[in-house]
Amino acid sequence: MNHQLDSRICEYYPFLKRDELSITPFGEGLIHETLLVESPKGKWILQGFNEKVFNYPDRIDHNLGLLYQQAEKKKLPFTLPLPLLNRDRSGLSEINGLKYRLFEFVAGKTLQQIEQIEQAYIAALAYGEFASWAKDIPAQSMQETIPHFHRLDLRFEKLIEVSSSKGNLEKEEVEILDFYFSQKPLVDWYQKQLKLLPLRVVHNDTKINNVIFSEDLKRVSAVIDLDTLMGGYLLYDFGDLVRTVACSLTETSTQWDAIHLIPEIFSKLLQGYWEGIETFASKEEAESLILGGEVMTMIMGLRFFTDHLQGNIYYRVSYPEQNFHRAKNQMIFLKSQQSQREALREIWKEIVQKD
Ligand code: GN1
Ligand code: MG
Repeated sequence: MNHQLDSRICEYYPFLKRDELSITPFGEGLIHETLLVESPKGKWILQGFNEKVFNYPDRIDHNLGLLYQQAEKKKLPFTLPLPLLNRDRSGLSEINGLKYRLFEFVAGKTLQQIEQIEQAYIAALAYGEFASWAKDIPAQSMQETIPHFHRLDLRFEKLIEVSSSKGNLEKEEVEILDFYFSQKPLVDWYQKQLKLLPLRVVHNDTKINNVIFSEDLKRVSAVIDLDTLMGGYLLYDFGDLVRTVACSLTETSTQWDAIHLIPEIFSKLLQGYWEGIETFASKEEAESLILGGEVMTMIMGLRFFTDHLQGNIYYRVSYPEQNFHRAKNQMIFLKSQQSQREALREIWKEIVQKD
């Protein structure tokens, strides 16, 4: 590791001692750089903050402050790790023009995919409990850390704009673009929902690897990646769970024929999430969950495709075609969800309308 980073980090956080530290890459995030800091005295997570994606670090601070206040009023069954303050009492430390944050290390396990179906229930319950806990924070008081982050309609328009200025697309690129453009009815449905649903404080990035499970995988110890936490709709959080947990393979898979929705996992996710939100969710919100997975899968497909056409400027890639492959993966998964809409509605009726 870079020794200058070691010594500068120790200046910012005097409890770290340079001659004892090891700093190594950690985790699977696509936006920030995540490093594990180890010393005989403990472990921390050092995060290289991505300022190209998050242009408003002060808005993140504002939102985390509101979370912190809520945590003083009401307990949560898991932790929300916040950045540690440096010697200047700031959560951000600048080194060679880059910004870093330090977090306490939360012991436990992270998964890229569930190993047992019960883990779907446990993760979804945690995100549902989070929404319930956060409902007393007025959503309007949270600031947009990435403006229009999950606006499906705007992401759709962006892909139209970017693709129309590109000539000479490959045949397969055109096929996938056409598929996404054929999804206009989903965009129309989404726009109708915006008028029916209350704005809530939601997490907005409920991938399975954004929860830390206890070592025995029986409960959630922490919910992480809080930078996109802001106003949004419950369908976003439930939808991203469906996208990342109820799929047979991860979003990076290229085994096209094996990518599909697993209804039994959808059912467990809905049981868990619903248990967290049923005391306060409106009828319209409850209904909106059914298509949440489709909306979030479509958004990610549009975003991956747009990034592919723009030359991979946003998401970290391990090979040049990866964003194109991710967009194809999301297309296949979206088709699988749409072919099972009726079955999912039946599951929804059993869980949500049981009485
Ligand atoms: C990004 O940072 P990470 O990997 O947890 C992205 C999410 C996407 C996800 C896809 C700020 O999350 O919106 O769902 O990649 N975060 C941002 O894997 O764009
Ligand atoms: Mg993450």
